[in-house]
Amino acid sequence: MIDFYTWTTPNGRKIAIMLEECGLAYKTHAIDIGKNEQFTTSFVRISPNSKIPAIIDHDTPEGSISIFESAAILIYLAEKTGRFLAPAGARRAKTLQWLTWQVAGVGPMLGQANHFNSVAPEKIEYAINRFTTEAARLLKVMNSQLENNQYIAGDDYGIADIALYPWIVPTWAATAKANPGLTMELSAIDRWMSTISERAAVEAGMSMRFRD
Ligand SMILES: N[C@@H](CCC(=O)N[C@@H](CS)C(=O)NCC(=O)O)C(=O)O
Repeated sequence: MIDFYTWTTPNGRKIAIMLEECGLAYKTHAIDIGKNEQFTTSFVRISPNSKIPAIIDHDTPEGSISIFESAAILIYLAEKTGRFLAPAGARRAKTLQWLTWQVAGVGPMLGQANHFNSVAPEKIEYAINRFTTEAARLLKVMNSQLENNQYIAGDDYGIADIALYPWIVPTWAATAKANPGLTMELSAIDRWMSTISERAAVEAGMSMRFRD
């Protein structure tokens, strides 16, 4: 059994999708980041950086192990199940490359673009332009890659796609509203999103909700 600590945000949804894809038994624990539950002593013991997602896997030869950082969790679950990440070689390297690109670039930049466009109490033109421009650049990089590849790292659906999908869906909706010309340019991302949206595990992971 895996304890899964999460909230209804893109980084949380990555792990929800992966757990569903792998068919692992898990129990979800809501950490309401709007109520600062990520800072409670009990959660910080599991996730010292005070961010979701985190897991505790109780079924390991070494006893229970807790893991935070979405990329580390995705790699861990892929290795545990032998799924969505090649065991060695070029296919593994490419998947890890695009996974790293997601966590180091796409997540932070799209997150800041969303924050300064829709959450910040004041409209700061410089920050809005900086992060919106960088988000658009990253989407163009992704689109170019998907023009020549079925999935982000090549022919196989993998943990890099799982990491990207929950970030791209809300960004796509916001971009379609603010800059419809850009989404029309990015038809390879549109095709990739429709393919991935048809997976039952993705539907389950994306629809995870908590009652207040
Ligand atoms: N690099 C981390 C980022 C995790 C992250 O930013 N989580 C957000 C929700 S999507 C969070 O917990 N925010 C609460 C806070 O910043 O206080 C990962 O990939 O897991």
